[in-house]
Amino acid sequence: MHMTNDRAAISSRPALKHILAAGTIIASLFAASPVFAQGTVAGTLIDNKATASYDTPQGETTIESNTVSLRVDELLNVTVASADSGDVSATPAVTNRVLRYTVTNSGNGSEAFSLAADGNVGGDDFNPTITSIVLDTNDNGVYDAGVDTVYVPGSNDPVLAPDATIRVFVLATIPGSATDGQRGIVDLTATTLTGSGTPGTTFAGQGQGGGNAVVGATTATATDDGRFVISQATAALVKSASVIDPFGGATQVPGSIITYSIAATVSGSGSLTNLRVGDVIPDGTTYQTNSITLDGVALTDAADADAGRFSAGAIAVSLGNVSAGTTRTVAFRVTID
Ligand SMILES: [Ca+2]
Ligand SMILES: [Ca+2]
Ligand SMILES: [Ca+2]
Repeated sequence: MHMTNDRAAISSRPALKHILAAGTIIASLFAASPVFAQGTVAGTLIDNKATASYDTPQGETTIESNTVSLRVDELLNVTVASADSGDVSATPAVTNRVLRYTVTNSGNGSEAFSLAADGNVGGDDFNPTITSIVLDTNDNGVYDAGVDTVYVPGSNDPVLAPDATIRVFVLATIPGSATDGQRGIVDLTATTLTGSGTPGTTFAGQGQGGGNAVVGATTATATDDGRFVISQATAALVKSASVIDPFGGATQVPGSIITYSIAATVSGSGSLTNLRVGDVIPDGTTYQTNSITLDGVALTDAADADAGRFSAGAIAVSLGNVSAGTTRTVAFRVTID
């Protein structure tokens, strides 16, 4: 980089009284290290030396100033961000649910960071219990149990180069008392090990490359929220019966036909997995062959491709995964003996 210096600043020096009018005083800046997004790397020496040239009867003469050498200090900065796209669903009492975060060294020197997770944060409905903090040591963005490394403060504090980011997972257990739709917050905090505090706070000689370490605008500590939301589906069964007697009435006499209906309603949020409805044929009645229906559609008694079957004196209907907000109705008929 070259720039034209201010001629007036040095023109009073006697040796320079014949300075050419064409602006021949050159100041040079030598930047030895690459510049990252966070600025020139700590420890870089910025050397600055001026030159001047002038003409004499014997030809051009050049002189140089002394060199001013400045060492770039280390700025301590860190950024923490939730890496989940939204609230992470969980169910009551579930263990080791995972929240994801990124920790970025937004300073200009290599730095180690301490990590801490807090599940006792207000402004939510329950407190997740933190079980571990895990570093994404295979750098695939996914928590890999037994592969990614469990974080131990003071033992494997992550060391990040300027601009470098590490993914961090916080594992938590959800209280059994949490209910559908409730939220629980977990904070992850990262702090530079060199020190933190008011921006401008200086730690003499502790910067990378021998300069000072100076707390930057982030205060050298940062926190972000991750959130769990309870997504829990529950099922309710309501059973009813209607009777048709042999005479066209509704009396319950031998020969009357009872139609049992079982309404399975799934509420809350999310879905229930592999929901099955069963009913044992009551004593004093006889099951009517192939009388099972699901939402009014006939099913066979055989254990075949449809959802229903009759065996061992009971009907069974497999509803599969049923989303909250859904009601499925199973019906079948028996005759009073
Ligand atoms: Ca809380
Ligand atoms: Ca991983
Ligand atoms: Ca069937």
